[in-house]
Amino acid sequence: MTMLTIFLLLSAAFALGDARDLNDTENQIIENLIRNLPIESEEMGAKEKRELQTRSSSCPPGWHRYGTHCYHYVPIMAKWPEAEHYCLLLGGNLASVHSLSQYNFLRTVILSSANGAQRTWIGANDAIKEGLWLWSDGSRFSYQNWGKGQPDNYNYVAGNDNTNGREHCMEMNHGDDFGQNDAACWTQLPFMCSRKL
Ligand SMILES: *[C@@H]1O[C@H](CO)[C@@H](O)[C@H](O)[C@H]1NC(C)=O
Ligand SMILES: [Ca+2]
Ligand SMILES: [Ca+2]
Repeated sequence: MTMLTIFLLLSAAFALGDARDLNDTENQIIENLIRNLPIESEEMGAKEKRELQTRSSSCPPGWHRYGTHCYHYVPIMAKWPEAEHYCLLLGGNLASVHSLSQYNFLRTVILSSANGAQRTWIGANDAIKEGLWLWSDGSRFSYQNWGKGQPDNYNYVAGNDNTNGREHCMEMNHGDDFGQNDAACWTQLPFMCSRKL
């Protein structure tokens, strides 16, 4: 058993909270992503640490750069809070969006990674206060590109989490206009993670 597998098992047992267990394919995806990430560790020598510093002017393999951040589409079906959790494991957050050109950039990342305009979780929610949208990475919520008729805070009457059956989590690529939509946080969707360069 590799150290990484042990790490993932420990994470599953202690750190994931209510995140579900990943299946073998999904475990492999997260394991490969973590292996390719420049994460500084105590055991590294000075030379290795210097190499990490030099490499931090570009994104890790398989991550796509826009401005000061790197983005990766993760093809694991997860509820919004689980998706944010896995992005944290990868050293980032669910992606925040701040302009139309960035939104379109993320659409091309999804298009090439998922072979289509797949609905995808991004990092905003209004779960704490209805209508007050906050990005999970702490950045200011200014840009929005809601699809037609959204956000509608649709009421499912009976929810299966603590969001009162309503829609409080943001997805992109929704509907005919591929805009942003407030969806029920328990919906299972793939997600877009971001990391600082
Ligand atoms: C594992 O999860 C992936 C994505 O979440 C899904 O597409 C796949 O069917 C699952 N595989 C099994 C064996 O359940
Ligand atoms: Ca809402
Ligand atoms: Ca909606």
